[in-house]
Amino acid sequence: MSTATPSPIDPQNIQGDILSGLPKKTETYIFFQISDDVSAFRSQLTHLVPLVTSTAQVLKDRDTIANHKQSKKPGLVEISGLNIAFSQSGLTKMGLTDDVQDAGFKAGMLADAQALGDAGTTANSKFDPNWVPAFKNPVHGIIFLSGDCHATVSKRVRQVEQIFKVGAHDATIHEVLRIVGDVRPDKESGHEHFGFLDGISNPSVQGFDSAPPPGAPDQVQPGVILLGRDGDSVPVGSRPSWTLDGSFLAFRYLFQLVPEFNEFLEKNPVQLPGLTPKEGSEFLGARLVGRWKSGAPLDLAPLKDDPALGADSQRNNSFNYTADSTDFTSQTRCPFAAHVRKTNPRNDLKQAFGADVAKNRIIRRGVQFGPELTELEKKEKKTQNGRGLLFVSYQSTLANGFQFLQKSWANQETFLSRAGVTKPGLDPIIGQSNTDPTLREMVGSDPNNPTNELKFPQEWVVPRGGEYFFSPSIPALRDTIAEAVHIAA
Ligand code: N7H
Repeated sequence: MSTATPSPIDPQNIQGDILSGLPKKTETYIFFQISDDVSAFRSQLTHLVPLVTSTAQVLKDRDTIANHKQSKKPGLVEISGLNIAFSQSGLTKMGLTDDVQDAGFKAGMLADAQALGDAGTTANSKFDPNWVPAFKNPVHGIIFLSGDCHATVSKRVRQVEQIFKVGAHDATIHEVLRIVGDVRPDKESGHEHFGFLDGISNPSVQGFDSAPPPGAPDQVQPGVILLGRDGDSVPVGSRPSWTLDGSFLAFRYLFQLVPEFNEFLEKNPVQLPGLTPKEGSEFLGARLVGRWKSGAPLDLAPLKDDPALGADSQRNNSFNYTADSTDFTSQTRCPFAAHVRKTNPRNDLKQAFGADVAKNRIIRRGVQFGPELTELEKKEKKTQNGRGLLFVSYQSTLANGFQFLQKSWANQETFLSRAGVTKPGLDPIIGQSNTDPTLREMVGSDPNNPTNELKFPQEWVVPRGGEYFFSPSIPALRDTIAEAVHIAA
């Protein structure tokens, strides 16, 4: 165990997806089990380490992309990235049994599925979530590869397969699932499948990011995201020293029922004077999410979309739900249950209880998967093709990050209750209950009738698996996890 105060953040040491995000148009996730020849796997891992993309490399890649765009050259620059992370069962398989001090990580997501509210069945007191089979067996690790196009990523995938001899009798990894995610095409680029601009609000990290624009949430301490850094809820020096600068990665395989979601909006438009039914439906969508499809936040644009605001990174995150500062029990601008308000209540908790949400911030990455809606799906208003979000979040403590957001905020009808609004309801996008399906409702969707309950006939986001991983620092990968073959002198 190290007790020294950690040195400043070195972007060379941290995997690139965590603080900066691997640039991508497409991303392939390879979920794997390690073969019984653990020592061969760990020795081959030494060949993978030089291919792992650091944060420093991502910063360079982002500059290259910016220069390319500025010079108005055609096409995209060929850029790829690779990161790796291990589950507790993977670390244990490799003999790394140090206590990383995170109960959720140690138990794994399968053991957490029921508490997360995922749908499933119970037989002989054992809960069996409605997950794809791959996630019902141990997944030891995940390698994810990003790039500007499928051909670029395929080249990288082949390198990985060669290193671990995939396909040969002595392969050291066995692929349990491969998922390809793609950024949506053309003007939907950056928008998730329901149509909303995503990836706007991630915490700005002290010691790494420059100061956020005025009015945006304050920076968080690096330890909210990175283990062993100031702000880590586990005191600095108490986790194994090799966990420094790593982060827990929560992966969720989330399917989205887009035609069904659209049909609900169509059938329940917010009715305000001057709004057409179509505008009323768009407004309802914004009230469920807390932002318009353009990304403009309701707290700043409560009645009408403002695409220029949505696209302006200097303004689109500069709000704290303090616009109604005289009456913070009002949800005329943004419902308390709206997805972005539930998952980051900003100043709400401070106003209500003097509590800070900094420790509950997560960095979200991930990408969309599945095709665009077909004409048939639009016509029949029924999903025929699997599509959704490969959700990835980083945090130093799962119980403060992803687990907390899902269980204690999104799934709780009483969060955040205030005078006059004792049950804001579930998060309409991700809130779920496997014990009481009638809980799926919210109040506040109609600004003129804030106590009116809106019932949701079904879930539109359906979890089909996932796992908790640990994304180690590059020095930890090289010096602790990978095992060089030592040749006697
Ligand atoms: Fe959410 N969506 O399209 O509705 N999310 N999310 N999310 N989410 C956000 O601000 C969405 C999911 C958070 O700081 C935006 O970047 C969908 C999970 C957090 O203001 C949109 C799915 C969890 C934020 C969506 C999904 C979260 C956030 C606005 C699943 C955690 C930042 C864009 C398919 C348990 C809040 C933005 C803030 C924002 C959507 C999943 C959390 C549009 C479709 C599972 C913390």
